[in-house]
Amino acid sequence: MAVTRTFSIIKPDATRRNLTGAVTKMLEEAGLRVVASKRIHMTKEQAEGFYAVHAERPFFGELVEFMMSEPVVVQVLEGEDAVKRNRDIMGATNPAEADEGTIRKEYALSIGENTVHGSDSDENAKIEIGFFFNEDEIVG
Ligand code: DAT
Ligand code: MG
Repeated sequence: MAVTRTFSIIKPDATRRNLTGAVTKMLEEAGLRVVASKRIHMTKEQAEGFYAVHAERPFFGELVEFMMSEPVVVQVLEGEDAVKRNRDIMGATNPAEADEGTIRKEYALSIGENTVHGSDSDENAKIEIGFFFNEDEIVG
């Protein structure tokens, strides 16, 4: 299996509860390396642009407001099969359905306030990384 990259966001419900370190520890223990990281307060334009694929969903407005509500930590993660590895440690979107030992099972508050974002494919990982990082900010 190849070493690849994925994109992660530690969401406002987690930064608000001072869980940046706790979440990052779970990512690292799952075999992912943080090769870029920055704390930002998303603008409306960033939140709407990032989640444009969900623009027609009924929860879109709520999702955008939530992502702008507090700072987030955007990260590039590297590891063997990074996209799947990250999705596995994140757990299901709805924390009520997340497996034991996953980040969302441990920390998510609801389907909306679910602690972490992770890319769902290598192709989307590239796009999402490019949305927030320049190549020279990523130090592998
Ligand atoms: P994931 O974040 O697991 O990739 P997704 O891409 O389907 O899930 O949705 C993106 C985010 O939108 C998700 O993390 C939280 C929010 N969301 C999804 N479904 C929702 C729903 N039914 N109600 C409220 N928010 C929802
Ligand atoms: Mg998704």
